Amino acid sequence: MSLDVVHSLLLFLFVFGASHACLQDPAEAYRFTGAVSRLTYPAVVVLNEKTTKVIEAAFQHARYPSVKGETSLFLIGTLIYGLENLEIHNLSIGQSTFELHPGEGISMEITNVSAVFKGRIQYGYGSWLVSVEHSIDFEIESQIDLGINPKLYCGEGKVAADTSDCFLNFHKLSLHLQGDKEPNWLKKLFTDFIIFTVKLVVKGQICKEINKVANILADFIQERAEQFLSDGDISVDIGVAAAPVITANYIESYHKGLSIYKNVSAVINESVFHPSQLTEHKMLYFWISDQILNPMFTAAHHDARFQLNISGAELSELFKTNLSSIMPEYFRKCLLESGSPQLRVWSSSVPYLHTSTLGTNVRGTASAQLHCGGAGAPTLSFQAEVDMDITVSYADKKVFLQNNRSEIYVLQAEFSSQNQPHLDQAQLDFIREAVEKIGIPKVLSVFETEVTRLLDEQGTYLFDIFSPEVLPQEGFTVIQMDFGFPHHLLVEFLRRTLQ
Ligand SMILES: *[C@@H]1O[C@H](CO)[C@@H](O)[C@H](O)[C@H]1NC(C)=O
Ligand SMILES: *[C@@H]1O[C@H](CO)[C@@H](O)[C@H](O)[C@H]1NC(C)=O
Ligand SMILES: *[C@@H]1O[C@H](CO)[C@@H](O)[C@H](O)[C@H]1NC(C)=O
Ligand SMILES: *[C@@H]1O[C@H](CO)[C@@H](O)[C@H](O)[C@H]1NC(C)=O
Ligand SMILES: *[C@@H]1O[C@H](CO)[C@@H](O)[C@H](O)[C@H]1NC(C)=O
Ligand SMILES: *[C@@H]1O[C@H](CO)[C@@H](O)[C@H](O)[C@H]1NC(C)=O
Ligand SMILES: CC(=O)N[C@H]1CO[C@H](CO)[C@@H](O)[C@@H]1O
Repeated sequence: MSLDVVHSLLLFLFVFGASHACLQDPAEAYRFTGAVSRLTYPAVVVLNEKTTKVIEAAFQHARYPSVKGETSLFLIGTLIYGLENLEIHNLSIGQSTFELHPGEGISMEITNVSAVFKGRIQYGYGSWLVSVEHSIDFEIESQIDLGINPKLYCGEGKVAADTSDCFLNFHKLSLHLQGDKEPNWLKKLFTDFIIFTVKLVVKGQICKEINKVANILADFIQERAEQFLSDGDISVDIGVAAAPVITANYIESYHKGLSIYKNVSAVINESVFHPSQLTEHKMLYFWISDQILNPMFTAAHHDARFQLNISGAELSELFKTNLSSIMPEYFRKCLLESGSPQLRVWSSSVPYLHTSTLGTNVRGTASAQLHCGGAGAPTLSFQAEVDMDITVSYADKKVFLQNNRSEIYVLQAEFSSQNQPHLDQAQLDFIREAVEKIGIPKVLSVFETEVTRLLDEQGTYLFDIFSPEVLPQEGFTVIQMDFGFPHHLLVEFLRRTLQ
């Protein structure tokens, strides 16, 4: 069974995708919202613990440009000087704190960044001077506090962060000139110049670098999103329906979740989302509407994604399951005596899904053919209507789908042999029971494996997810969890992207 459509489901874990319109009023936008993600204060605490790593990377990867200046000196004439090869050493970062400001943004303060800047100053005298003649190395010990007030906004249909409100306070800046053999007036001049310049250069470059790292992170997320956004002819527009909302306790973003199949987009304009449907005690919430899932399943069906072939030993093995009805003789022969039995199953009507507090109800029609070797007509063909309630859970880094209740109705069944095309009641009972006890569990287990694999492909297994819950509600599903952000993930990300 190819379940690439499931890719789309996973988007919500990662994405702020691209699209266009963006409503100003969230309440108005709820109607157009197919998926919501809510990150609460405790989650931001965990993410903030990693802020210092990002800041460290920002300092280390900032490029400090060379700076030149000149000044007129009494008796001497013009003094030309330049600062170059500014490098940072022995960086250490104290701590980082943050606050959520309702309706405004986030404020972050990184205190006690200490670093040693090393560089070389070149200078020369004379109004005619073109080339600089002397140089001295210097070191500056510094202690800096850094403040960033990122604003989240809705830019070009995606959540964007503006980190331009960024400031640095220097608590300490002490200069050591190497050798210290320069005349005092020159030292004084350089001290003023270097300290002023270093402040300016460092402030400009660090804030720029933080913005860059933020953008790289966003692009990284977006890139991954785009990778699964397009899968053949199916994609999902998860652009934002409104600007994200910040309250004292959470950050929430609203996404459209429109499946697009062969350029035809689904429409969501009557979504039942309301913020009261989510609580605030877990770290991370996803709210997913049936209105996203149905068009996605429809597209997958039309794209012939719901197909499964089982053959040979795997098929014989499946039919060792104990059933209360007796296996018809032709079936037993097919499994045991034909060289290569094969069962082909596919969805033959658009599946329909409705979530309620009992679970997710899925209805659809499945068709199947049993081939008993050879290329000819199938020995048996049948079609069954399936109506089942499924509950979803995630544990031990695996997705579990449980069939809570199912009803199967065999719509039609026939043998290809001309003399006896119709099945008797016992044979129909056998098919019904086999679909229920063998078919459904098999299909669900294929789904489980497939969804788990796709989640793993996106690196979900790398996260420490604690007590995840999937809560079916009327017309939507809430997925809530706590998580840990493994240190090595961020380190790895920064290493790969900044090099
Ligand atoms: C960095 O720290 C180490 C160990 O504390 C010290 O030996 C070294 O001189 C420092 N480097 C600078 C440039 O201050
Ligand atoms: C700042 O960092 C330095 C060096 O890591 C440390 O000695 C000092 O105690 C810190 N000060 C504060 C206020 O955290
Ligand atoms: C779908 O959209 C793409 C890109 O906009 C376009 O190249 C293609 O012709 C469209 N296909 C159909 C069937 O409209
Ligand atoms: C929602 O969209 C459909 C299809 O475009 C349209 O027929 C319907 O009137 C819309 N409903 C509302 C409430 O806007
Ligand atoms: C199942 O087998 C049929 C016949 O060989 C083939 O056409 C079809 O593509 C197969 N489907 C899958 C999902 O492998
Ligand atoms: C099937 O049922 C028989 C008799 O009830 C029992 O002996 C056997 O262990 C069962 N097999 C399985 C795989 O459950
Ligand atoms: C087998 C199973 O999971 N049964 C559950 C089906 O759903 C009802 C209602 O939620 C539960 O009470 C059953 O335990």
